Amino acid sequence: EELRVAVVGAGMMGADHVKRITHRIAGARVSAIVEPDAGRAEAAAADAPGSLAFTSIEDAIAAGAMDAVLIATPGQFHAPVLKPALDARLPILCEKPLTQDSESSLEILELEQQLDRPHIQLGFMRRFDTEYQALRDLVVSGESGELLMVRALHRNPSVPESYTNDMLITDSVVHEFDVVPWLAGSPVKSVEVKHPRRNSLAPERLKEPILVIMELENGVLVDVEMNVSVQFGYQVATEAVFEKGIARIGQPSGLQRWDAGFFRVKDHESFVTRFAAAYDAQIQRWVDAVRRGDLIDGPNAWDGYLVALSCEAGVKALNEGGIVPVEAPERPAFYA
Ligand code: INS
Repeated sequence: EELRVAVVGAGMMGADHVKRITHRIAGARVSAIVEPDAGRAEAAAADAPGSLAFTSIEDAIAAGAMDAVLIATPGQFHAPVLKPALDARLPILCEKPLTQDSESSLEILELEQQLDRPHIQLGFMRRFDTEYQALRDLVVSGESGELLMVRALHRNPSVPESYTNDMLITDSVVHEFDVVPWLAGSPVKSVEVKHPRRNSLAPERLKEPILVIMELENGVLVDVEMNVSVQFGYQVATEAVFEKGIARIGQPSGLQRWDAGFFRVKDHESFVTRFAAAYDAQIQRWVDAVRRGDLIDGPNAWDGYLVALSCEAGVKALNEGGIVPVEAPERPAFYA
């Protein structure tokens, strides 16, 4: 039996997941699209033949339209979808962030813990990128000695109008708050934010780029260049400094051209192409896990909660300055 997936939110990411499930994922189909905007719903439905259209998650659940839910709405609408989906005991893949703050994330954890096991997988897709995986393998192997520092670049060409200054942390650095502790095998201990000279091309409401410095419990120091108005393209790259070696991932790898006195390499313009293979792997593994009955195969809601705690510290550091500590509580056995 094919897994019937309801995609909630048919914006850029949701519409991309609809296409992915229809054309590239084995063992699943999009059975429902939940989207209040009629235009978006209709556009996405064209990529999901036979799917039903709903304007609310409650209606889709009442109609029994799915076996699993993929949440791709903007972050502030995650909690109102997660709650009824958990009540209905449905497996869920939730795009980042889990919710907007640690308090509402805790509420979700409490609801989930009333079920027999974790039902929520978090959409931290970088963990499914083969280069990130190779870097993690290198850290674990110890071949280059201990990891000392991580330099991360996170550059977007531009951001939508709905993107606020705090979202530099909660919508963007949120990825580094998940993937760097995963790479380094150690949680975030503190966060600091520095402001270089402001990019005059940034939307007026944004004071960026920013430099985020995080210290991990194991002493690894991480700096993240978060830059969302670079104009030219989409880049996510990392240089890891070890005791006896350096490793680098995320370099441009597109078409190389020699032309009119220049050498050029095609680079990405959006996360949709930059992480396409990672999204494919993430969704395929989630679908396989749900069909096997494991329900998740990747970061869980506890990981989402830890990231929410780091984001809170990050927003405080962004707005008030200083080095803000992060207290990482112990992982409950339910999420081991
Ligand atoms: C997007 C998405 C991208 C990230 C952007 C963010 O929502 O999560 O992966 O690079 O900064 O705004």
